[in-house]
Amino acid sequence: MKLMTLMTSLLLISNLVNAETIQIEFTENDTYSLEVAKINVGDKIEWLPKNKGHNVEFLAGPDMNDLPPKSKLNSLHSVIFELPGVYLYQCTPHGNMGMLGLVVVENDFHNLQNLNEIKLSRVATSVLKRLTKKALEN
Ligand SMILES: [Cu+2]
Repeated sequence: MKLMTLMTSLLLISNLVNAETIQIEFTENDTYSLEVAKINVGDKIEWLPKNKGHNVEFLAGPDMNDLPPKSKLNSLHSVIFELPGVYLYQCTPHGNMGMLGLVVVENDFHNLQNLNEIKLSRVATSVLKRLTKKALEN
């Protein structure tokens, strides 16, 4: 029992030690500097407001009832991802123009269907197709 507790603690510690922080900027071209982020459970993504007028709003994720919070315009936003799966987010003002991003946790695509059920503009739909293809390729 003690050994189990010790092993669990070590596992938690090693997850914390290995956790990475990925930084994504809002670009002057109304895009995210990294459109597809492939990460592991426990990793953190920080969105940096390098250019004005953008934010982060989640549209889909592995738990559709508990998506990560939406950020305010021009604010630093930071999310730690705990559930494996695919997450789709957009910039609220520019989502229709295709300012979208994907986060793939643990290379797990089990909930890809959640993304395809989201109503998007035509431009955003084609951007999502391109990003999904990119995510599945590498
Ligand atoms: Cu924007």
